[in-house]
Amino acid sequence: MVAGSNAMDRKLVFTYGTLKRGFSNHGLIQSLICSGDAVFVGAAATAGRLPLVCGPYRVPFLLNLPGAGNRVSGELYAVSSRALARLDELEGVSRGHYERLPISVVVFHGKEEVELEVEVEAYFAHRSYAAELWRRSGELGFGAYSDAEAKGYVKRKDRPQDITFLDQIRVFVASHN
Ligand code: PCA
Repeated sequence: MVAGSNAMDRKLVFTYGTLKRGFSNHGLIQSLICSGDAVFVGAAATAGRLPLVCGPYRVPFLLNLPGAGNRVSGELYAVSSRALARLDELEGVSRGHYERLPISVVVFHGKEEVELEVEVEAYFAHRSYAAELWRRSGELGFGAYSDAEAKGYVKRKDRPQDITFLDQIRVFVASHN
């Protein structure tokens, strides 16, 4: 077995945005699946309500403001520590874009679709701007990042390169709806 891909160091990650099947960053998950560093566990939903909103360029953000918003649906993956490092890099964890935090989700298991509640992790909007982003969104969240919400999404390489992502978020929260 390859170092870093043994079952012992797998972490469960709930994805709700561009990492899901059919969305712009799913290619990374696919390559991790190909290298044995990620496995699709199943469809999942947050156990409780959490706000899911879009920021600049229709980038999705789950906000760590429990009780507001809706239950959010997504996909659960088991990933190796190597895969987690790749995901942290994509989500700009060290740059304060997203933060990876614990979350309770339910997965649908077996033919009867029994709901099992599990403690996993997800990438949340960093706390430095989450409350402002919620206000900017009119305190209205989605139940899922679907094609309708993703419409107008701009890939990172196609965004202005002379301004940081955090500054793009600051401009967005300060702008009028
Ligand atoms: N990627 C991560 C967090 C938000 C995003 O677009 C995800 O899909 O869960």
